Amino acid sequence: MFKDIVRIKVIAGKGGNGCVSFRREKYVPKGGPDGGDGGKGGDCIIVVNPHLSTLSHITDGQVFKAQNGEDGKGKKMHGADGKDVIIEVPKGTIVIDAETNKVICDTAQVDRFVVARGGKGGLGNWHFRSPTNQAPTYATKGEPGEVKELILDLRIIADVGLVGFPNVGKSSIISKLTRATPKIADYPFTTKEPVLGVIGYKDKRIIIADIPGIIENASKGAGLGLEFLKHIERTKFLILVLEIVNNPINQAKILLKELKKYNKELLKRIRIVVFNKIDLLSSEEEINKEELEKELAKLIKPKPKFFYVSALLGINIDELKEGIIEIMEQGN
Ligand SMILES: Nc1nc2c(ncn2[C@@H]2O[C@H](COP(=O)(O)OP(=O)(O)OP(=O)(O)O)[C@@H](O)[C@H]2O)c(=O)[nH]1
Ligand SMILES: [Mg+2]
Repeated sequence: MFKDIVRIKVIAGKGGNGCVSFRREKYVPKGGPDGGDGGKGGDCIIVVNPHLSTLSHITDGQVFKAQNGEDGKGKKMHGADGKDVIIEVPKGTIVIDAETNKVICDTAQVDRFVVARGGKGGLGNWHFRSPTNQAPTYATKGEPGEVKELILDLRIIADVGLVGFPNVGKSSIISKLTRATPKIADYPFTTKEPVLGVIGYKDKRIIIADIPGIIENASKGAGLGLEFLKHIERTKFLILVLEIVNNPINQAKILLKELKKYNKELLKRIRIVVFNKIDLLSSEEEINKEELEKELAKLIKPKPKFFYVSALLGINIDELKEGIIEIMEQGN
């Protein structure tokens, strides 16, 4: 099952205790203090694994516990440090402290981050010898490790997001633009989790996200919309996909309203409007392109580029790809 949010507990290792010990050697009646320090407790570390694309490998409530540091020993022996525990996540995962609701780290920016620090080891009595006290009989205890409840919240990072009603052909488009093979079927909400595809050109990669369809009131939680709208928040630009035969202006109005309610910054990111399923028109004359574009240009500022495609038959898909590359080039 696809998962993009989980709650976990991290327990860093406790530091090992310092040791109280005195040298015992033959013929040396009163050996000095030689208790070693305790080892440091292991850390809990979030690490990005570029091969992961979901959080499905982590169970809700899973506990990640790092090893405790070992106690110090006689003969000034330092206890071993506890082993760290690594929590692998896909890039784009945000780590939130469940208690304070504060973002601890965002893996869009960093690939490795210590989320819970292991405790320091205690000091052995060897440490405390001094001219006035040559036989200290005390050592300090290891410090406890940090313990936290965390929420891991994946927000996919794609360059481009496809936004549209269910069943308009978003997955079909991504399957033609890239080598991604999302499920395509003639019913709404076929896509239940974001699917990423890659357009490669020169030495660059453009990542495109196909997200589940958005319907009216998605921003309030209707359909699958709300939980997936967050995935388009981090895209550089958006492509609005409209079904040409199904009152595209009306579709656009509802989609724009939902985007705006969720985060009005998203509106500014629409750079391309795709009219899909042009093969269903009996003739090109059936639609008035000029009128359509004029209406949409009133709704979307700055004026987007328009493409008339058939994902089913592969019509104008290359042109769309060129258009996407061009916009990415301008942005860089
Ligand atoms: N005639 C025609 N049918 C198409 C075209 N593109 C997609 N379809 C069909 O429309 C249906 C929905 O296509 P999908 O690609 O699954 O649509 P989607 O937007 O990803 O749908 P959801 O994942 O449910 O939001 C499928 O039966 C496709 O074969 C097209 O250009 N022309
Ligand atoms: Mg789909």
